[in-house]
Formats: sequence, C-alpha cells, structure tokens
Amino acid sequence: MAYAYDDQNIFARILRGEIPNKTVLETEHSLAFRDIAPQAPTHILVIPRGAYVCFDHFAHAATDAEIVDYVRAVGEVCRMEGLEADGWRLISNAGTNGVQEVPHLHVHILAGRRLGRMLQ
Ligand code: D5M
Repeated sequence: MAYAYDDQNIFARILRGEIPNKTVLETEHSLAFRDIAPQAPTHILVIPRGAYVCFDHFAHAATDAEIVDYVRAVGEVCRMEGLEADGWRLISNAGTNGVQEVPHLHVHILAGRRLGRMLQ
C-alpha cells in the first residue's frame, strides 16, 4: 500500500520549526517532545524526522539508520526520564480504526501513574 503523506500535518510543522514544542530529545533522525494534552504525568511523543505516516510505512520505507536511531531514541527517552523503576507503556495509533489523529508516525510514551488495562 502506498501512503500519501500530508506535509501540513502538525508534526511536520513542528519539525519545520513552524510550531513550538517542548523538546525532550533531538537526534539525527528523530525528535521527542511532550504531548500537548498529557494523559499521564509523563506523556512524550517520539517521531522520526522523515515523512512517514505510520509504523508500517516507516518499517517498509525508512533506512536502517533511521530505524535504529528511532528505536534508540525511544529507549533513551525512557532512560532520561527514569522510567525503568515503575514502568511505562508505548502506544502507536494508526489509521481510522487506530484513531490516529496526526498522520505522522509517533509513539506515545506514557508513565508516572498506573495505567488501565487496554488489551482485552
Ligand atoms: O495522537 C496525537 C497526539 O498528538 C495527541 O495525544 C495530542 C498530540 N498533539 C497534538 N498537537 C500537538 C502539539 N502541537 N504538540 C504536542 N502534542 C500535540 P494520535 O495518536 O494521533 O491520536
């Protein structure tokens, strides 16, 4: 499946510096910043700098360097925020059924409170 990327989506605008963000980590291929509407005491979004709509688009089209950088960035954010002690959750919504609001790949890192069961 071909993914059409909308370069006016809000995360593309953040990457271009058109909208401010609360940056947590910047790497060569990734950016982590705080969610504007946090669902937990720690709620951070990690995005690749490249124009990828969702996880499978990224997995198929990104370079190995981008993928390694992105996975490492997620882990580094967890380490920087000291999340290993009490745990955390990763979520990546995709498409209509996934209720993805922003069509640029992102993972949510949620932590700082006991989260409800979701996978039932
Ligand atoms: O979630 C998209 C997430 O993006 C949602 O939790 C709000 C967040 N969001 C939207 N605009 C901003 C800005 N400007 N800064 C930070 N966070 C933002 P989804 O998985 O697509 O449903």
